Amino acid sequence: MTYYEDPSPGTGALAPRAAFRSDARTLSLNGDWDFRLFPTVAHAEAADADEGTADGWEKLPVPSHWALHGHDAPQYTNIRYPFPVDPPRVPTENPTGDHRLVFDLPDDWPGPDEGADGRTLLRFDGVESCYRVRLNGRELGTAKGSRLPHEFDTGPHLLRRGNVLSVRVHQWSSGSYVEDQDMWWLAGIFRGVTLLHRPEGAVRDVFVHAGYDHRTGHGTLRVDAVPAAGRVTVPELGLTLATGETVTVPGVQPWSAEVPRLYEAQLATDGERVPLRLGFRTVAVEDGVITVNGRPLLLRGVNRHEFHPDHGRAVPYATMREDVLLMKRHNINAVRTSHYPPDPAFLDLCDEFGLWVIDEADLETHGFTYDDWRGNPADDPAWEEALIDRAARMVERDKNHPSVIMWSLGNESGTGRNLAAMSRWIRDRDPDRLIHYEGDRSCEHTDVYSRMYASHEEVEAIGRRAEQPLDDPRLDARRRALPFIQCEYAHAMGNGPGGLTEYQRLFETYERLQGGFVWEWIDHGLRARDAAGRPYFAYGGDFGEPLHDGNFCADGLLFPDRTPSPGLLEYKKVVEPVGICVDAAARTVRVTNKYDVVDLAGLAFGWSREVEGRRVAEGALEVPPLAPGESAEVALAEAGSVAEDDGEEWWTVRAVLADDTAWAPAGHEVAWGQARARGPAATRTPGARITPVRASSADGGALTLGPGTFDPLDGSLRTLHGLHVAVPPRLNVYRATTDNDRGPDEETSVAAQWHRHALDRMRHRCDGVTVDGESLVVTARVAPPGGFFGLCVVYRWTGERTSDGTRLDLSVDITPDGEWPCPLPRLGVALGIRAPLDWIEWYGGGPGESYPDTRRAARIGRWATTVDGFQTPYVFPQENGSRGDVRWAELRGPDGGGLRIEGRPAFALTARRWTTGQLEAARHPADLVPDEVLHLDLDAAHHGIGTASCGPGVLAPYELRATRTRLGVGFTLPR
Ligand code: IPT
Repeated sequence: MTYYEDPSPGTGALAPRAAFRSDARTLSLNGDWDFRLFPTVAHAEAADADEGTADGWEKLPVPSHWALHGHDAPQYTNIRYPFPVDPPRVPTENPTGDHRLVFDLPDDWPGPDEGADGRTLLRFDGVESCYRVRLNGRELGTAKGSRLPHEFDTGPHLLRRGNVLSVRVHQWSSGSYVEDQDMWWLAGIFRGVTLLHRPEGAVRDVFVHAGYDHRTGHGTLRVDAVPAAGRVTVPELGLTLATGETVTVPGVQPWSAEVPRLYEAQLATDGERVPLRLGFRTVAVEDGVITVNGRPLLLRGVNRHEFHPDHGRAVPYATMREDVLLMKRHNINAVRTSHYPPDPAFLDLCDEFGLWVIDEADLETHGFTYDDWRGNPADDPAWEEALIDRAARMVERDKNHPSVIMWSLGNESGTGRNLAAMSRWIRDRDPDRLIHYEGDRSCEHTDVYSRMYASHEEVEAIGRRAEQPLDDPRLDARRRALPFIQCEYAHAMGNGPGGLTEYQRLFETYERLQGGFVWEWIDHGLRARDAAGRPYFAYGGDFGEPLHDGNFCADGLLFPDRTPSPGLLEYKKVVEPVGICVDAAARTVRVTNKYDVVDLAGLAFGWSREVEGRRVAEGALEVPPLAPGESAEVALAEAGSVAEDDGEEWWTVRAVLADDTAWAPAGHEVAWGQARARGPAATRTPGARITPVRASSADGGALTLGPGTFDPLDGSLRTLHGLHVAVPPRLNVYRATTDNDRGPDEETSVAAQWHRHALDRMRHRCDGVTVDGESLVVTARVAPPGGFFGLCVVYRWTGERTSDGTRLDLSVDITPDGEWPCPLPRLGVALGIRAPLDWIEWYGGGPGESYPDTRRAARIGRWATTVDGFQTPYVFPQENGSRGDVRWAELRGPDGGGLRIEGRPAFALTARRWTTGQLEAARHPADLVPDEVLHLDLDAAHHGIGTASCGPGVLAPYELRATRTRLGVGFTLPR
């Protein structure tokens, strides 16, 4: 069998070892290489004779994926293999990229011609999926394991000048069968290539064991090295020890994600000095709970794929750092490196800034699920060596990172003997960390019970240690005693995820539940341009792939360009490490420290009072430095009493960083709480009523009511305060379905029900237009074609003249008729105004969007933005941008004119330059071409969001059922 098809991990690579820097020479070979792509391996082999020529070569940057540089194209599949499943064989159509670099050694590079001073290795940090390395025509070896390092000894083949390094990379190999992760298939040399000098007496490998005993406050330290003879110094601790020697270190500060205390150390041997960063910490499961340094953890995590919209998985260092900073700033304390070991520099950043890490092996065989896992490499002895190699290369490389607290065997690979063997291998090599794998429900080979997308109900049962038993009583008893995490939950695809608050409440209630990792960190949208040259983010199918999984890869908390999505802001609020519960009536605030390790001394607290969204008073708040888990009631005495009755009043308490930290400046907001101190001004002086006027039929019979004119036939509003009403206000129940509405199942999803029952095609029947005293009353029945149910609607218009001018009020009474078979998407009025109104100011929930089950991050205040700023540009267009609890909103045009909409008492607002139908039909935001009409939805209610795109749907309290509803709004000129 060929080297790229046989299941072995390869030939010629040196045994894996720790990643470290040292004072030995290194030379980065990153840069522009020669490149040519062949459609098959045979084509590449046929071209071998002209390896040294200039024929057909182009330039390609290393690291990179060739498909992102105009050669071939990316392809996205989730679970299905994009080729016939016949392991370990791969298709003849196997894009094969030859990479070539001609390089000289620096003049002062030791050896190779001056004899015996050590040797020179060639290291590849990541090449997908299989490659063969030649130096000056001699083969150094072959390798698989895309996200793993491989080192080759250059032996006698390295020249001082004119080295020709040839790397042949195959897109498909046996390795592809064990790398079926849900992501773009992107081949290439996508991580760095380095030449390493290894002097005589160099360190081959080093393994730091730095523990912490929370009972004594002492650290323990042992540094194992190969070869064994070396000295370790830790100047800050005044320590010198021999490698292999164990010492107790009194009074060290332990490492944690909250206080990532690192001690600089050095390992010195005859040939080399290796800087080390020590983090003293001990990971354990005690009484069924994961602890670090004796403290139970609550993981507020995310799953992070490596992704950049231009570079794919060749993520620049600055971007990795940005990821870590963004996580820290959004109260995230943990990362699962789904589903492969990340670039090693990312783990350095986790050590430095403080994140708990589950480091996952580069293993997924998910596609075998479609044949009931028959032939699964995870259970076939022919693959044992490959799988152990994947475990070993991860553990060896990353074993010195204090941030890594768990090793994960891989993702979605069924069960089998090779997983068991990986677990045994890891336990033997590194007994000091926990082992994770979600795919084996029995947990036989793991230390934590882990699930993905379990419902709230099931998570609660697990929290009570009352889950459904396993068949095997011994395994069941063992599992029941294990701590629990959700390694994936809250699928952040499109608008959402909903239900975070309810999960977090469970995590905070049951000690067994130690948190989870939202799926996932970032949308995998690749920057592209459409035929008209408009930029957009591409997802599956956009490159013409015959087999793909569409936008299922756009399911992150960040948009592809790393703009935080509303989901990330919601998550930040839900997992905030300080509970702030304001009681305006009692004039107190209850503050709870939800950190795992630190007290609250690092935070500064402040209060403010806002009347109608305007801050009228503020001050600092003294909060005791509560220890983790402690709460205190703090008086808000200084906040005084409520102001004069000139409007609604809210009290806000915020916790911000007291001082600059490595990841955010002083003043960065960590947590907040808000409570209403007083309702809106009790009375509004009523103005004089205006009565409807019907013009004579000679004048078209138009109806006028104060600032509004109406169609006499069906009572629809034509003009409003002089603005042209292009779409008269009418009841609307539909929304452009979200990814979560559509769910994974086209038959049973709530969107399927809406379409089956034609809620996207509601018909409006006008039953009468009457003048009833001072009101204009329009009655109607709104119902779907074919439906035996509907909504009876009474629109009642009244007019008023006040000191500020005239106003038009609309009250809409909605009464369900017949049996409604499904929830409603939304319930409100939609209207369209033909006017260049571009600026929106509102008092209500903001600044971002919110829906019934995603509204924690919205606070009551006064906000303003443009119509563009009112949109959330989901990679796949869908319902977005609704601002909840709006008391009033003002829409203004460039000339200052406009409209003010007041809620009775409040409504949810969306404002867009396209219709719901256009939004639903769009495939990319660039498809949405603004028209001259501003389309508004003034909603009384919305159906929740949920996370049915992968996981539970909308929880019962957030379902929108047809019930009697009243919506009241008033229209005036802006103040
Ligand atoms: C789960 C996968 O582990 C993850 O890689 C991703 O595909 C996620 O789903 C959905 O985006 S597997 C799923 C079948 C629960």
